[in-house]
Amino acid sequence: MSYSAKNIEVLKGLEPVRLRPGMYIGNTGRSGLNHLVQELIDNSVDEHLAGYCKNIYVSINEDGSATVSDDGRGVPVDIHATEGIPAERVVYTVLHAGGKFNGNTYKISGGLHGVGSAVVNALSKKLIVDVARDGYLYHDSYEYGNPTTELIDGNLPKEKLKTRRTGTTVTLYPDESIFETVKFKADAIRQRIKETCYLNPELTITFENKRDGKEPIVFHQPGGLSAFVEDISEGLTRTSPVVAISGEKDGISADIVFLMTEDGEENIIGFTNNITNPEGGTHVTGFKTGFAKLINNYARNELGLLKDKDSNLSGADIRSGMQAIISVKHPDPQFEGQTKTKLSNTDVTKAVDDIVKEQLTVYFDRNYEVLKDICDRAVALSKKKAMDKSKINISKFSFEGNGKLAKQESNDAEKCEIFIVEGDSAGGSAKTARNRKYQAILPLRGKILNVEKKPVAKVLENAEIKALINAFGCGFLQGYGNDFDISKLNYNKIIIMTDADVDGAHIATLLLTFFYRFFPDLIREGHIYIAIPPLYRVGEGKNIKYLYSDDELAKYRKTHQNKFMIQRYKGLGEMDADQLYETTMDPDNRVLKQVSINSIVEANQLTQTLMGTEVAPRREYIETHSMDAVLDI
Ligand code: 0RA
Repeated sequence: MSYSAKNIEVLKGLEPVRLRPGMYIGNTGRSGLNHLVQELIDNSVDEHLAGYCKNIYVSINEDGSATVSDDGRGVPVDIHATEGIPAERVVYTVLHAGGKFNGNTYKISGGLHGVGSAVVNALSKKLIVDVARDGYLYHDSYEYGNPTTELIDGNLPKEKLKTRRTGTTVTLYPDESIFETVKFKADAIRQRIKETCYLNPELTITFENKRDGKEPIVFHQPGGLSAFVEDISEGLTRTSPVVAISGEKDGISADIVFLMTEDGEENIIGFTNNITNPEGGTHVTGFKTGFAKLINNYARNELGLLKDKDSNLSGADIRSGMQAIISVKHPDPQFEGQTKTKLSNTDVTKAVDDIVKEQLTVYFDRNYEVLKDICDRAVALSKKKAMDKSKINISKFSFEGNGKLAKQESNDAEKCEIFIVEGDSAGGSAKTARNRKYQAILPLRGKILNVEKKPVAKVLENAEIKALINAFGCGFLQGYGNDFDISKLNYNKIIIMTDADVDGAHIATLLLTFFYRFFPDLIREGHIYIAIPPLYRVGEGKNIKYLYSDDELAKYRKTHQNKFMIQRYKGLGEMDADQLYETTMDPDNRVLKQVSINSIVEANQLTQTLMGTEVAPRREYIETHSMDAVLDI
């Protein structure tokens, strides 16, 4: 092999990525793994943004690999001027090499996600690249970031093509020694592809999950952001047309679409350089402030709806029921927050605020009735709230417990956890089983209230909900006599522990809906978990094993020739206290899933599906999907 010298160089160059993968892809769990595919997709989308690629094909393959293929110009293969190797090799082996070819080509790329093809290569046990260009198909391959294809006179091996087609195809095999799991999460990839197509209306992306033998799905959204906002408003009663505005200020461009609804929760989704920001940020803030100022100005000065002595309409009242997408392009995006997905560039607030003021003024001048309706509804809502407030006496809300909480001994919240369980019998076992020092148990009576679309006052009448708020100790929203303050939270982990059946899944979903609407920060800050009890107990004596899925059982069957004792757990109540502790509560042994607001869109749609008024789709969803879609493991 004539590459040994260069191999060492490559390895050294990519070593930091393999040593600290988290720094480049966030984490080495499921979402970090998905990042690899996302990165390849983002590179092809960049080629689309440069004006060349129209079609992208993404597949999860039967052998555990993933392929991303595009019909762009193809990664350049000529010899790189300073590195002296094919440019394609520079792209896949030198960190941050992607944009160096041509300063103009990659003006806007995905910020955080633009970590580079070399990072993907470094974390793959195998990576195969095929480039179609100039009538040839060029081939290259790598293992753990090192090239394994022999060059021919310094060039990539190539074969003649019958057509002049161009494009890049990359197949990656994730490195099992780096990732906790190497099973890509198809739902998350599909969701991101769908969003990407709404944001790039001229792009078509085909997604095929061959691993699960699914038919390919073609995504193409010529309606763009307007179609996107209509999609997230499905099932809601609209009170306005789709309003779409665009503008540019100080090198920052913004595309904004929104519509108003009577019955939806306010939902504003931010994107920066085509990538979603589940935690929002300065673009969302800029939109909110700009919109509130503009509407108050109209309501007071043009429509005369507010008198001198009246205070301004609140932003929340103005935006009630609003569904919106705010997509900005920024040359140097900065992010913060728990998942580094909250846009933090301060210049964006002012730019978006200005664009909203200018462009919406133009729109409202031509669409006076839309403006009038938004103002009228905001005024009506604000009056109604003032009436309601004068009727309810805040002090009447109590936050007492349900008398069933078994408290832990320790006061060190950082180490404490609370298990929420269904019913007294499971509660009893859990109380016996627990580690009394750090673990608290709160049994709930049957199903908790479905809080979707319920007024807060109604929610606060519910005894089980009061018991939850009482146990957490960190208050509840603002203005109900016990304001939310996360620093007062009594538990680092809030663990939902229900039976592994349809009813259990339903109870967990009701609880998640409650947390999502009334304690979103507890989810964002990573405090909410779901305990996964085992489904089976197999073997005998010293060889007892607990299995948590049907996949595990199938594997076990293979290695044990089908001859073994098996017990299927239908509920937590079938376990004795020791078994319950060992399998589901013991921090060293248990399986917990952390709940995250993975994609606001997904969670919101899911909540609508699960908790909306239609019963049929809800039942179907619970039975077929359990709760996987709201969880990001
Ligand atoms: C650098 C320069 C050029 C294209 C690309 C990279 C490129 C990268 C990827 C990654 C996936 N698909 C891609 N397609 C293109 C410009 C090449 C030229 O000037 O012809």
